[in-house]
Amino acid sequence: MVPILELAAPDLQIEINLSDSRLFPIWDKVQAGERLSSADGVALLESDDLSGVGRMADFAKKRVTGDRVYFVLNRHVNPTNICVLSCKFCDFAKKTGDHDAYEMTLDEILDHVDDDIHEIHIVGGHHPTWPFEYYVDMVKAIHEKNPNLQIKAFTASEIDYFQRRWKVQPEESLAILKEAGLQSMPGGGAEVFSPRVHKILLPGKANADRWAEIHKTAHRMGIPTNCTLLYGHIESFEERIEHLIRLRTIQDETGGFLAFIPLEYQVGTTKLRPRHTPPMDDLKMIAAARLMLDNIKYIKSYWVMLGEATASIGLNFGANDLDGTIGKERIAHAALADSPAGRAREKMASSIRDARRIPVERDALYNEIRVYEH
Ligand code: V47
Repeated sequence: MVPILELAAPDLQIEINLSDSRLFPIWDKVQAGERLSSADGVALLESDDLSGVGRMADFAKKRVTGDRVYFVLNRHVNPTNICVLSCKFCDFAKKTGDHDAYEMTLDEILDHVDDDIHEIHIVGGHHPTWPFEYYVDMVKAIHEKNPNLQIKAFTASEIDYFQRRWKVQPEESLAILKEAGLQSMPGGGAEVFSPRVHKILLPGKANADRWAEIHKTAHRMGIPTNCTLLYGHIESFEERIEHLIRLRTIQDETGGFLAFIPLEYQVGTTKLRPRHTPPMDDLKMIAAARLMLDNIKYIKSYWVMLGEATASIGLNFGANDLDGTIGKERIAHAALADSPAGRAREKMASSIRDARRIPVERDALYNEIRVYEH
């Protein structure tokens, strides 16, 4: 199978000194543009040659988007934290009546709609009683207030829930939401596709087949989506890599994924493990994603969960997107993530420059808005 990404720099060549001999055949494949196997992916995650893994991923990234690193001025809105599910990794979800449960009105949601942002990212709990129409009204109201703002909303898990709770099939809900102004979908809800992990951590939530079916439906309907992996809890390296391969296969079929976001599990109070995964593991995860996902153009170094320092280094490990400025993001912060909840444009650009990369402001669909050459 030949990767489908158009290469910006096909003739790029570099010398890398590798100290782990398991990486030699992988480097040969990467240079030749050959697809990596599941065993290759596991070897990348297991390797102690952090700089070797990083340089290979950086090479692969440079061939796709050179030294450019993207960010978007965006805002996350989490309309409610009330959720019928009880996923064991999630600190965000509450039950009706809990003292810290909340529900936002349309006006409260509209307060997040500024003229200076390009993307609004909406994801929330699976509310027991909010009708599907409320979600449509949300999208409509935002779109009416600012028609230029791109709306990225609702995970496949929420689309699945609209069917289970309100009997609205994904084709129908997506068509109605698209008509109301939805332009793309976030990648959440994928967690880890492994049936073993699913059974332990998220019983009752859309499984891998359902998540894939909904994303493929969206892609067929002209709605691009993102994809994610929640790593750093009870999953094995093999399960991480199988997850990536499944995403790669979907992308071969549809080409509808814009970006992949590795989501580092925030330990918070759910404590599936005693402490968060070390930065070395985060960096290898980003690099493995870049090298395995040869057909997904953008890999995010998601500063909200990684912290600013690791996220900036991630831009040298194959990531080419720092995500956004994100006011009032609540999911990671419910799990005690220690990065600030909002950042100004200049700060995003500085983080990218710190990694010796060229900042590029983009919109939700990766159209370039401004290149910060200096
Ligand atoms: O699906 C929940 C995750 C996701 C925790 O598409 C947790 O551009 C870590 O998907 N630790 C929602 N993660 C966030 C998400 C996302 C974020 C940024 C950009 C995009 C995009 C998507 O948050 C959920 C779940 O996987 N989550 N609890 C936790 N304790």
